Amino acid sequence: RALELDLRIAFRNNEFELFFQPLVQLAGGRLSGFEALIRWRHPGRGLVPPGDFITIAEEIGLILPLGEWVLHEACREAASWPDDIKVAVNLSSEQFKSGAALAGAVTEALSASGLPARRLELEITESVLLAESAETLATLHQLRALGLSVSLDDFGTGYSSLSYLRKFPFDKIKIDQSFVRELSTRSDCTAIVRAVADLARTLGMATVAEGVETLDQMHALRELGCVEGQGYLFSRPVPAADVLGLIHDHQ
Ligand code: G
Ligand code: G
Ligand code: MN
Ligand code: NA
Repeated sequence: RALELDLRIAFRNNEFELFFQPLVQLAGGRLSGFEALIRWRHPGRGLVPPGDFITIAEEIGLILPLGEWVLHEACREAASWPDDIKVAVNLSSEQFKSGAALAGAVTEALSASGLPARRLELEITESVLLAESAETLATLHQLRALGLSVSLDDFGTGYSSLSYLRKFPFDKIKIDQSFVRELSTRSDCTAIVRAVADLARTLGMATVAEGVETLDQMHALRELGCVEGQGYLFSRPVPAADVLGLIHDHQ
């Protein structure tokens, strides 16, 4: 496991960096925030995507310190953006399971950066909801009591049932890109996206469509009632240094 050894060293050598991808309101086109996406600048392999190392980081017990680093870095960057632009941070289920420790880490990242809690969104995946539901609910309430918002990521790919949506207080549902990709070729994807958007609205939650790559998809998603979009149509994930330029160009 060469990557595992490298990963331990990487943390000490500051080889991680955050990229940011914009979230755009489908009606009106306003840029509302950015999702932070971690990258590993490996000295030999180049830019390593999170899919190749997050699971290893979880296995070797590195995900909690790494997750704290992401929170601090994302909040610090976002504090230098305009006040109406939010930042979204992905949480590993291991981080979420740490409960009170997570709330502590979030509180610290907010106070160290000076970022108001209302500008932070935390993204969790459905796998988190499978665990002890009383504890999961308590953690969600604890996080939201800080004033931040919580999104359910990759919706539709895991084991989520509709009852989860009623039971757990999410602010936003991120519809997985697999549904967006086949929007024009498969009528069932259209029906699913419409149903999720309707349900979310009924429950007082916003919706984000992920993986928006074409104008046709964007128009269809807007018609179906999705609130926001994210994808290559708007921008690929960009280095932190490019965020302010992107905000400026977008206006
Ligand atoms: O662009 P992309 O390759 O960045 O992201 C792939 C996956 O990695 C996504 O599922 C995303 O949620 C996850 N991911 C990206 N950044 C982070 C992070 O900082 N922490 C965790 N736990 N997952 C992340
Ligand atoms: O957290 P999450 O699993 O949603 O991570 C988003 C992932 O989707 C990242 O790997 C990101 O690079 C990728 N992504 C973002 N926009 C697009 C897009 O328009 N098309 C495709 N194929 N992937 C995208
Ligand atoms: Mn995400
Ligand atoms: Na996602």
